Amino acid sequence: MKKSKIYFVGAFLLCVTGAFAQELSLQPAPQQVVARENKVNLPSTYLLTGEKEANPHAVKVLQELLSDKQSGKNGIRIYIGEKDDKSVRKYKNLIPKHDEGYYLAINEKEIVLAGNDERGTYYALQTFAQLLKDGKLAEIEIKDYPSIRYRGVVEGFYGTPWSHQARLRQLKFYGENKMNTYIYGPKDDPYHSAPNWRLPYPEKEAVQLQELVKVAGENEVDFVWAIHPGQDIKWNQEDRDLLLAKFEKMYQLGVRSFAVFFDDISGEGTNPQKQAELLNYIDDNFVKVKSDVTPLIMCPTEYNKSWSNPKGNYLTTLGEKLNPSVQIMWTGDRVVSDITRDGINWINERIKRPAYIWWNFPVSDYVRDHLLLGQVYGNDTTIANEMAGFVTNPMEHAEASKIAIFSVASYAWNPTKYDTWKTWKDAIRNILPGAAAELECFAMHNSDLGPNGHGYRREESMDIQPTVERFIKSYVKDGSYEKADFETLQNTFERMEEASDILLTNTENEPLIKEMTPWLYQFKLMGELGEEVLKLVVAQQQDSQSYFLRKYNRVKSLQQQMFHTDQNYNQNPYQPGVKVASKIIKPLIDEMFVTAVSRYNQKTGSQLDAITNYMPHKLVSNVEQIKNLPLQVKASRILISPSNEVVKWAAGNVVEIELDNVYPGQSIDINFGKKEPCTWGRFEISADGKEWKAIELAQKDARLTANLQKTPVKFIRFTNISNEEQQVYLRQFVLTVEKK
Ligand code: LOG
Repeated sequence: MKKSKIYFVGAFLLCVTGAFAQELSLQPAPQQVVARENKVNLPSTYLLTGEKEANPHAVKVLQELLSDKQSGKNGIRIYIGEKDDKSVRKYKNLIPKHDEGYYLAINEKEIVLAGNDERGTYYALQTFAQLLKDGKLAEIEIKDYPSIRYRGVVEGFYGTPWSHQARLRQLKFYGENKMNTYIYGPKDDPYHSAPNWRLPYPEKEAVQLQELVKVAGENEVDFVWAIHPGQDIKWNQEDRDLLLAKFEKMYQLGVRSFAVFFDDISGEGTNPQKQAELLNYIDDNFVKVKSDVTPLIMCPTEYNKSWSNPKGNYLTTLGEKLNPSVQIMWTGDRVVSDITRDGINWINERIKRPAYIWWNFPVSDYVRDHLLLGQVYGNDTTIANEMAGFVTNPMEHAEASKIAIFSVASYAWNPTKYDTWKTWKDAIRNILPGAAAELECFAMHNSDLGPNGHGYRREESMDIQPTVERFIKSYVKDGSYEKADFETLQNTFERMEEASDILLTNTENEPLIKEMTPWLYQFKLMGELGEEVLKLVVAQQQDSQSYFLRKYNRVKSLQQQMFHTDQNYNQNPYQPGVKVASKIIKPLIDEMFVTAVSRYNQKTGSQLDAITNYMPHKLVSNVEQIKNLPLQVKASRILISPSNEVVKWAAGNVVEIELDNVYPGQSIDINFGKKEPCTWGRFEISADGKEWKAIELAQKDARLTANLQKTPVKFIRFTNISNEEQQVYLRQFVLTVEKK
């Protein structure tokens, strides 16, 4: 008998030594691994059995893996196939009886790659590929299957849709990481949403979609095409037919999985009864008629708890009326939130089926000046049975999103064995093996979103948080600090600069570097700024005036360069600019700078300014979807960061901006996304907050504007003066003043 050990992956973290290090790198973690201490040297010949019947996509992966070996009678036996194939029949009882499950065994005599179904075999091959990476194999037996049935990505963000090339790379990545779903629903594809959802794709796009469907199939990914018709749909036979005709067109392009999204709409389209009727109609007349179309997916209008009307019956109507096979998506307690047991129980009760989770991370369409490269955490790891699926909504930066996507793949396959930090590190190594340490440094300090309307925040700069806290506390108090802490900060800043340079010239994954470039420029400057501010701290303490002034001028110059990057790169109209390390490092540097300069001023009687950058103006509102939105200042323009969702503006509610001073007003430019005459609102300005002057706005389509003709303004406000709630969007809200 050979000595054998059973590892349930969570436990083997404790007892891993060299020989078993390779199991550790398996991602996602398999459900059950039995590894023996023996090594198997893969001979140069093999004898393959079952390749004629087995899933051809799996066979192809195997042939690629064995391309440097010969087929021959005396070689190691390799058995490949699905549970009823002759080749693997004798292992049938060892294959987990789960969808997409597989059994994989490696010993000196043979290799078994046996799926419970075709996808199972394909996943056995993906695991085998990971085991082979080191060239040496351990004797091993794996029984594996996914805990969550549908796992993948919903391209469902606002902003520039992913390019065709980016999507092709994504599909391959999903296959390798055992994700089986890609839902196509970019908000800014006009043929997905209103008004062009009724029209077929132009030739070029149609050909590309056809290729995506094909490549998805090769990677064992369901390509789900979603339609977003709710903003202008009429509940009549004509629109019904048009929708089915569009689905039929997509079917002809190869699509076999479909979704209908009703998120972020207002008006007639939100009626749950009508939505359910339409969906059942599609289900009965299309999905069920075609034998090869997978269950329909829908995204409701009330897609999170905070937006569900407690007195209404929207969700329960869907729960009761929708055919039981229709999947219902859900983002959690809020638009952007992590999934909890209570939260999922709450929704499942109402919709009478397990929710299909649409997780709004790392999507950054409401914080477009940030990159979200941090760890994936926060979702309950014991509720796999309560969900039908788990898909992540990513950033418009496809490659950079892979850090989170890889992690979600691992979580959704086997949540109870999911290890946040290990997976994050593995993800980075997978995406950029040649500069993993540098990408880790960059990602470590680019995880948080900054203040935002959804109130969703992430940990950042976890590695130095205790140091930063200790350093700042003692430095601000009396100028003292521990040498070791000072050195840690110095090393961090130095690493930031190195990492930026090394990543900027990396050629291993050019699309990734291109996406990150503006942030890499900014990150390098931030590292330099940190180093210089530390020198400023020292100079101030050494009473070395000329050195202090030199460093002060350099700091000012770096701040200016960072401002320049922020004003010139990533100039989208929503959250333009480039923010890095904004949660821990930027405030640390600012505080050191302000403290050092004010101490210098005090000692020398100088009046050097210690301005970093701050927001002088205030937003005050009782409109739920607006009150937490950040303000932005761009030269003489003050704007409310636009939001994507429907704003529910109750009667009497107000949005007000208070400026730091009185300025000559230039203009106001508002867009609520509605073409109907805006008779419900009143716009007013004031110089003192007491006397208000109503200003008439001119309307052209959805744009409301007025020339303020240099009227002194410190306050502006917009009030819903009608008797009822207004449902609008906040596409734009910009006040322009004359700066003194
Ligand atoms: C949209 C989505 C957007 C996300 C984050 C859903 C179901 N819909 O507020 O397209 O990317 O939030 O901004 C949404 O989440 N609206």
